[in-house]
Amino acid sequence: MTSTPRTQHIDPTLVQQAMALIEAAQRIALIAHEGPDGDCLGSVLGLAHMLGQVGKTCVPACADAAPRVFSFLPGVELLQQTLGDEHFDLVIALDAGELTRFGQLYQQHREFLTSVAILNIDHHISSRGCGRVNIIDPTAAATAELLVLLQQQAGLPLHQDAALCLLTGLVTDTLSFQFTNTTARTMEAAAVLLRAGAVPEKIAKPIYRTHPLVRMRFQAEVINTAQTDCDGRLIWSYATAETLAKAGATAEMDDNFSGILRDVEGVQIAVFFKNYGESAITDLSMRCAAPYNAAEICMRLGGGGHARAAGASIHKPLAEAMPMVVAELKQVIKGE
Ligand SMILES: [Mn+2]
Repeated sequence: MTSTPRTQHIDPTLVQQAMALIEAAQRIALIAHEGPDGDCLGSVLGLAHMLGQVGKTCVPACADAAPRVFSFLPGVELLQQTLGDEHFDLVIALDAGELTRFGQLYQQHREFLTSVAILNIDHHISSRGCGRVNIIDPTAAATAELLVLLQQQAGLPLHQDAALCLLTGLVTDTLSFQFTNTTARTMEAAAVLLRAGAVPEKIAKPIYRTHPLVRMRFQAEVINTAQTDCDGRLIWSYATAETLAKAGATAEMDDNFSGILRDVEGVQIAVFFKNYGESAITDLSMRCAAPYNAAEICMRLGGGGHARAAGASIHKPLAEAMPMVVAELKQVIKGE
């Protein structure tokens, strides 16, 4: 019997370099990108649990507080919104490949973050890497998938709490293994986490099934105001402070709205715009079906992400940003 060569791991040299940085450090800050999602939070907390078990002092941090839906994550109460006195030997930057993606955390600690040793682990195709050691693999469905590989290859401990955090990353970045980014390796990583005691129900229930009524009303409002063009191949909608007020919802409840729009029959490009009135910046999240590439389109708009899901922040009010992007997308569809 011949065995299939295993090529699906992280380059062993990179694992060695990453572990050398970790072994040399005692106090480690683990940072998640701004506007946190299940993958960056699950990755930061999951890795903090693993490194805590090998005697490291770990401080998880994110510019923004974790959305309430993630309150089931073990250790989420330890998440800091600043790096305090900057007394860290190592920073592990997760689920983004540019320091600017860490938002206020970067703005507040710019000097520190440009001088400290950084280990960067990410899976975004647009990432250039912001660390001394960069583990960037766009074929990974989630940063959490790379952390499972790191755990396996480096022989790090994996207890139930860490496993639940990492499984949250896998589940949310694949929409429960439904997206095309799901590979055999993703499922293998999930199997490792289930064997370590992670219970999928603990993730699926708060994230996909039980929602506050105001969130569903918010979603209905966004669907009601959706517009289409290009024979229904393009769909977009938006939310403002007024939308929130009308539904009684909060801004953090808008997760995956572009995904909901993308699921409308016939849609190939879906965009959700939001500007809750605190600044002149309009954020958009985009979902594309092949052959359209959301990462490419959003990079042209100053953002980035994945081929099927990406986003950008535009320094214009909603009334200017939305027609500008919609016009560009009509060109993209008509110009093929
Ligand atoms: Mn991710």
